Amino acid sequence: MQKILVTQPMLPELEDVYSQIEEIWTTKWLTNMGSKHNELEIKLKDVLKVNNVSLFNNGTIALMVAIKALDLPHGSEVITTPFTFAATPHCISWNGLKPVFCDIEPDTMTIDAEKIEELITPNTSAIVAVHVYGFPCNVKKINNIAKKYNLKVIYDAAHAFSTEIDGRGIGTFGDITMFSFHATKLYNTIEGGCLTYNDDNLVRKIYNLRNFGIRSEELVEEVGINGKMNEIQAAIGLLNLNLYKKEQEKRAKIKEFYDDNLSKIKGIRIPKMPNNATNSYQYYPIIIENEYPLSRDELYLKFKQRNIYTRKYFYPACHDYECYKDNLQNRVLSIVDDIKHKVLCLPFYGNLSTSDLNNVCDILKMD
Ligand code: T4K
Repeated sequence: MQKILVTQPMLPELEDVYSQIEEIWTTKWLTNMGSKHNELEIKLKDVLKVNNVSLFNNGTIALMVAIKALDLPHGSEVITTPFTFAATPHCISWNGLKPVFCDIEPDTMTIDAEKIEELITPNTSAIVAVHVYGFPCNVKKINNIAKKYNLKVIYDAAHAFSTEIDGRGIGTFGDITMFSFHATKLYNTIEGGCLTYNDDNLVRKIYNLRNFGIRSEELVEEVGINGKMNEIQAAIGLLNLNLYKKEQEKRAKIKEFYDDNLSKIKGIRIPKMPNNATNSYQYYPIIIENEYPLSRDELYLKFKQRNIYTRKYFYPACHDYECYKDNLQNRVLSIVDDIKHKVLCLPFYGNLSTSDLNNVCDILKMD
């Protein structure tokens, strides 16, 4: 039986890639804010419904630059979620800041905005929240807290490409938002990512930080890094802009199939997208509750024995990592400590066949 993986990248036709590469070979312009890069930046503004877009070579460097751009006091505390990919807290730490982990909401699995205020100290400088699996954070409440305590807000929207909240691009909330365009993401540029932000004053700062701080041939304005997206990445990005909606439509049908087949199984909970937000269709997580005959780990192994590779995103949670174990100082994060043992991401990509989907559902139904 062929392997079924948790995801598969959306790929443009090879002949379209060849013709893009031919253009790049003709101009011999490979990177450093080339024409394809600039075209993609402009097009993404419309797609994401945002004021400003800065492209990056990957989402992690983008997030590091976002945090750097806000000039947070060195050593200050940043409240964040432990239920995310390693990149989120690591970007905080690499900036010389301390991640302070907050518990999550059981439904959306995003940071629990009701529990943020109790973690604020005179040293708190920012909140880094994650729209995990594309579920939107409580942006209203987070915004109110940030205003009240004068904190910066950065959103990690690695999973939320094209998501809208009440018709507004998800990248317009907070000070800066990061999107990842990694191969495993709904929309990919092989590796890549971007920052979006409302404040035009950040354009120059982010441009500098992404390009070694270089402003012109003889002027280095500040300490920057190399975060530039190259022309081949941008070319793939331009081609994939024509494809992502179709991929979302296919995934919407797969979601419907899973929902119909799984919603009646005792012990399986399917987290729901809030009514005021659209779905990016990045992941299909389910929660294996105690009434289900198998534990999450037993189910994961059962899938694996049948060549189906589900993923336990995000187990372990970030506060379990050796490098962050001391950050908690005896605080208990009861919701995330429960959910991290129960969550499982099912295979979810447009090319899954009906027989693949039936196989997945049959295993869950214990047929
Ligand atoms: N913030 C959040 C919340 C994130 O989830 C991420 C990335 C970031 C920040 C950082 O953004 P980037 O710097 O990555 O742009 C994967 C991805 O590498 C990572 O991008 C992603 N999150 C994370 C959730 O998933 P792994 O360790 O699970 O990848 P891997 O290699 O096991 O791939 C997963 C599955 O994808 C494979 O079973 C098969 C499929 N796959 C993967 C690759 C790389 C393919 O079919 N083709 C491929 O080329 O981390």
